[in-house]
Amino acid sequence: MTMVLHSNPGSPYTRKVIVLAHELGLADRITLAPIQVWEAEAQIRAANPLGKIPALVTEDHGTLFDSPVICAYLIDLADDSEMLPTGAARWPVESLHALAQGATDAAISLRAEVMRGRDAEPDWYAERMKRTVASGVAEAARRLPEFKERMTVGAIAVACLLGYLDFRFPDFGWRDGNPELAAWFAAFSERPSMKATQPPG
Ligand SMILES: N[C@@H](CCC(=O)N[C@@H](CS)C(=O)NCC(=O)O)C(=O)O
Repeated sequence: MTMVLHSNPGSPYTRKVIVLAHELGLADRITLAPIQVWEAEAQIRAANPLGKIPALVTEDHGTLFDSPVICAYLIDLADDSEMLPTGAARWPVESLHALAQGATDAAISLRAEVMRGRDAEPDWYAERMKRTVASGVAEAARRLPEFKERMTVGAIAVACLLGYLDFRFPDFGWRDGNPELAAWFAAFSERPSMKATQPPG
């Protein structure tokens, strides 16, 4: 069974899904369908009424969005109980994933300010989103002992958040005060799954 992923290499949510697919051994079952969401709106909206990537076209469940749902589907397909454990061990992983997801959402909203040319006049909302990114990263750093030795969807989500900050906001300074998280990210970035999904130069 092959699947099609509406995606873009610059998208942190897309990256998370593809890194996960690599780690689960499912990458060769997914065909990437790259799309520029902002330019091809009708095309992405036909696949996902929310107009967002990633969206995964499956044979048995139609088109799935958004990225946490796609992740859950792939983990289920691979029947991998390490990536998202069951029982009590599930919730720290879900909660780490949600933390990284929320900080990524905040970073994406800052990126939208840049694209709209409004970043020169930071407003209260942009300032709040910066604080959300910073406190999300600080919380991930605090929780590092939970995930530094364990490959989970939460750890992948954190890595893709940090990779996105380096890509779009290289001056954000997330490493300041977080040396252990920075060291973890440097090592994690050496994984073939991360190397295969680096954002465009
Ligand atoms: N919650 C969604 C967020 C996806 C998202 O915002 N993707 C961006 C690209 S990185 C997008 O497609 N934006 C287009 C839009 O918001 O209209 C997920 O986790 O999949």
